[in-house]
Amino acid sequence: MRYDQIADETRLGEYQNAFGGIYFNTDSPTLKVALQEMDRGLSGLLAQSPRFLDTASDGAGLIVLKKVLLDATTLQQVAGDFEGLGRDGFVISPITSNGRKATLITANEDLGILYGVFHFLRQLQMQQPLHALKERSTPKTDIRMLNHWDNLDRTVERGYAGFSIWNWHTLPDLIDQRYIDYARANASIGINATSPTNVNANAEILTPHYLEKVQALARVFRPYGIKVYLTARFSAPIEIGGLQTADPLDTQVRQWWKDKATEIYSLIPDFGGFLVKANSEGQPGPQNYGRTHADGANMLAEALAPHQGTVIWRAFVYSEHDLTDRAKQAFSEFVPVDGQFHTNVMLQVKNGPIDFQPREPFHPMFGAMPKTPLMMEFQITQEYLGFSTHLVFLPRLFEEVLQADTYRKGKGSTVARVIDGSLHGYTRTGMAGVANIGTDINWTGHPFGQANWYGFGRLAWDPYMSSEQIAEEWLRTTFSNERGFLQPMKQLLLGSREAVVHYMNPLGLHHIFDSGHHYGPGPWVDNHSRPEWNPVYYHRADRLGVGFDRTATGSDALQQYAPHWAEKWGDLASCPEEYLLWFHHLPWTYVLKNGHTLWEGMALTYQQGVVEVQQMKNTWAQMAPYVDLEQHDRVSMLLDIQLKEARWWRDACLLYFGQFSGEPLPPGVDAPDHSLGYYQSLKFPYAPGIRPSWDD
Ligand code: GCW
Repeated sequence: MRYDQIADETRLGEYQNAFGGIYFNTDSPTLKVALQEMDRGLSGLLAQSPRFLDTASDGAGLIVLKKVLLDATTLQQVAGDFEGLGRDGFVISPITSNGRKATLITANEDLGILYGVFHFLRQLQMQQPLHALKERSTPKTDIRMLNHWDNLDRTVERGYAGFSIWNWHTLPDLIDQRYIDYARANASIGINATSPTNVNANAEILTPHYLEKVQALARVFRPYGIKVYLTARFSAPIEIGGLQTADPLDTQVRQWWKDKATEIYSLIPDFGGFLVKANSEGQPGPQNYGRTHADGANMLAEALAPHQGTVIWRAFVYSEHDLTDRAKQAFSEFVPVDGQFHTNVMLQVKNGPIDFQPREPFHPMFGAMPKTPLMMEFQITQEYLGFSTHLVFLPRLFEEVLQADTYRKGKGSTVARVIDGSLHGYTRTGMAGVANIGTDINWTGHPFGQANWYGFGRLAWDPYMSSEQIAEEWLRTTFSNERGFLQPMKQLLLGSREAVVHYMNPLGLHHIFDSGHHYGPGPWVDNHSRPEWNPVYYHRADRLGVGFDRTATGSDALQQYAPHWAEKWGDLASCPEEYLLWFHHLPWTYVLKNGHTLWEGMALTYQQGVVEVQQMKNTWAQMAPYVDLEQHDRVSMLLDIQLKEARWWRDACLLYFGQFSGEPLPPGVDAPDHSLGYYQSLKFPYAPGIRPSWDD
């Protein structure tokens, strides 16, 4: 949304000529904000105030009109484009109007027009030739949502960009410009839902005092097509309702939720529904009363159904009482109850079976629940990817998951097809991303964190989009359209995810982060009462070997995947090395495909990660001519930190694992700067994003 004057003068001239006069119908709040955006966008991009005309026949070069208002000759030119366009889709098309060439932005509904306007502006920012200003686009998912893990005291769980942007204290009366810009930014990439508060929920948000504040936010978001959802604490009937129980089968409890839903809808008629974390990591839930997840979700679904609301129930559950592999627990809990949820319940499933690691195989629930709509949950905030100090382009990770083939209905049963509903014929579809937004002046801490917010939105709209295209769009619209910038920077972005895997979790290692804050390495941590909160649980290193055996001789988590994968990943000959230690426990002397031993391979991959960050730094250093000084300096400093921390990861992990392998570092791997004891002594009680009393 950086509307700086178009740098290419020929292009600028073309645009100025073509879009001098605009006919734009604005008979609704959404169309009004669309017009404001067009005005703001063109004033900046074309360096001239747009002339808005009273009729299309006054020589308009740009016409922005809903389908119902198109005259017959115009409609005829784009009639085919409306097929299957749906509620949110839009069409941008060259047309002839009153004997003159013009560009038309049209849609069935107002919101489609807003999305079309944003897309049009993006095309201009990317300096596309006039004839290429043509697009027909319809979102492939219904709910495209941000999940904020923001607490009412404005701390943000796993937030690394300052405090919460929601100032509950001054709401509902003070409408911060940030709320409006938040809505604009989200609408510009098609996001249409938000849950402003943490899934580790506080029941207070459901009290009248807070609902009034939520109502004020909903009012700001409404013209931008963004619906508000709230995180519902399962024990709210006790905590704020004065009841003795929150048992989902108790009549009073059921009534309490019905009344609460009615109250919310009276304030926010387009309220989206509830997002619920239950019986997970200490959150209360139906199992406290001997009931099932389905009992809990269905009770809330019944309360919301008369108002067309949706329950989004999170599948991120694992229990300290369950001694089976944590990676298996969500599948075991939910797959057997497929079909038992009401039609307005969706299950929100994290991309992988553990927890937002730099690399995980896709979650085995995808493709395994044909009767229950599964929503994707990605994490945009970089809890396990270097916080907001590391440059990691997440669309690459998201794309890998979406393109993964579940093989549940034969070849081609990709996760994207589960999410867009086409594989199982889901009637509701969606994708959520845990937000990386905070009060930092640039919203995301790292300037490149915005690429991840942007990329998430684009993929929620179209899960088939390539990370390469997303990188291209983001770089062009944020920094520069020049080749000398785009080529190297695209490479940098696209390689950055693999770099972080290399210097943090190579060869399928996972969850070896220091406890509580998850900042930096902590593979040695073994002092938590809950076994699955200890990194040693995940890597299982000893003198004999390393890795988690998830084959039939181990936890057999592989059986939760389609036979295609169970066989492929279960067999060392065909298991890709990026998942090696995720599925297998292997001796240090195991020989990798390139002839190195496992120990050598691990050490060399850590080293490679460090080298890759060094290369990112070198590339960035050459980008100075294309980026303003302050931004350039800031990113340079961040890359310095990233390099320092990549080395920290390499040195700490290799010193630790080296004790077991008993082997020296292979040639080519730098010697560590400090002793293992030094790395183990590092403590970060005030690292950002941590919540008090949290210790996994
Ligand atoms: O990733 C883990 C985080 C918790 C988080 C939890 C969840 C909101 O460490 O901070 O809690 O997942 O997704 O519920």
